[in-house]
Amino acid sequence: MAAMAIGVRPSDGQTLWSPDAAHGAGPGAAASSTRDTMAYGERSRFVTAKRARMAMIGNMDMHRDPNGWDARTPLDQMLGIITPSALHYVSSHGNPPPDIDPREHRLIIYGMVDRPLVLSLDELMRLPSVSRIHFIECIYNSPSPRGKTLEQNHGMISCSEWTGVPLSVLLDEVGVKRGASWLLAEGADATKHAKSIPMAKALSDVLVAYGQNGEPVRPHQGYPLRLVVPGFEGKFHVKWLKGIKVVNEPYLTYWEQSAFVRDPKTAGSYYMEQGPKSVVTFPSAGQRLTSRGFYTINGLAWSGGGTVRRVEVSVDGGRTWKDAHLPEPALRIALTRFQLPWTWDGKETVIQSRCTDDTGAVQPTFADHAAFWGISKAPHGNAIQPWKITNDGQVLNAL
Ligand SMILES: Nc1nc2c(c(=O)[nH]1)N[C@H]1C(S)=C(S)[C@@H](COP(=O)(O)O)O[C@H]1N2
Ligand SMILES: [Mo]
Repeated sequence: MAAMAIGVRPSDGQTLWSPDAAHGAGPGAAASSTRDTMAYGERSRFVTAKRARMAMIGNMDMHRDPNGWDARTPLDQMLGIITPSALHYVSSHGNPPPDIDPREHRLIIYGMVDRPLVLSLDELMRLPSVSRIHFIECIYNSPSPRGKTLEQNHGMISCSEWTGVPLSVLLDEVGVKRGASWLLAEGADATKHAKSIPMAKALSDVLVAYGQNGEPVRPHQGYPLRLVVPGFEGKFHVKWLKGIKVVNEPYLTYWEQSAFVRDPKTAGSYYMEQGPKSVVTFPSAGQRLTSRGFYTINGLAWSGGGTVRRVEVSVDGGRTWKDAHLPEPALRIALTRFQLPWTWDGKETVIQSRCTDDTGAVQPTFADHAAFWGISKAPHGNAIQPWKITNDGQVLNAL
């Protein structure tokens, strides 16, 4: 700690604290109505982190509702691993959330089952629930030479505590028929988003979630019900969930074939689980180091395949790597913080991080990733993101 030349060291006898200085304007100075903010809390007026509106990608633009928004999480301003619900990224293909009355909403489970079931929200909430912390990440979240900031390249990932009923419990209740190997999850939104999910995954750890970070799922995240499919690409986590059809093959829905499935369009062309990934969030593109000296490199790591086992950080353009500190225990399929103390000598350099998960899979370089997929805008955009620090402290995208 002695080496950290940060902060002010007061001299002997100097007053460090006084009640007047600490309390500012005193009682009654609050800017907004106390009654409203007591009923539902508000953050300090000095805290300003916001989601950023994002441009639609590829063919999705043609579906945009003029009132709709998709938005990125301000990753550089996040603390810990939970994304506040109000800052969770939004990918709804440009459509506003449907305005669903929870008393009217029904979840229908049908198809290749012995006893089809229609459940109201109240009925679903009478079943035992579980709460689990998982990230959700859009497949379009990837390091790209075009992004000018951390948020532009990586702001389509967020992590919440999700509360709901394991899908396996509901499938047990309806009795899945022999030969049923997939299910089709359907949303109640204008574009009728639907996803095919393999039965083995549905029976393992998928949740039908109504809770997010201790309160009902937010409208933009799928109120009143969404699917959480841990470790699978964002598009599988169907929001405003209204139907689960049990079937014996993946369905090539409109969304699948127009935006998501690789050619040739066979069962094997569905991408699913996301590989190990990490990104340095401080210092990252869009930020500035104000002086040489002590900093703590901070970042986030995750893997759709399991638990983050190791994160290495390089501060010399990839020549040498050091193990970053990880919390214990790291959570399965959740954002994981990593940190590394660092003293910047004021010279230009490149910093980056590399994640290894508990299956032994290692985050690839941008070049290896591009070579493997044969295209730059691949699914599972989990390549290493290098940031360049110029000698005047500017942090830039080094791709
Ligand atoms: N019904 C419905 N579910 C949906 C979508 C959608 O447009 N409609 N978008 C999907 C995509 S592409 C992603 S990346 C995730 C985003 O979840 P979020 O908006 O809660 O971050 O939801 C998925 N579920
Ligand atoms: Mo997405």
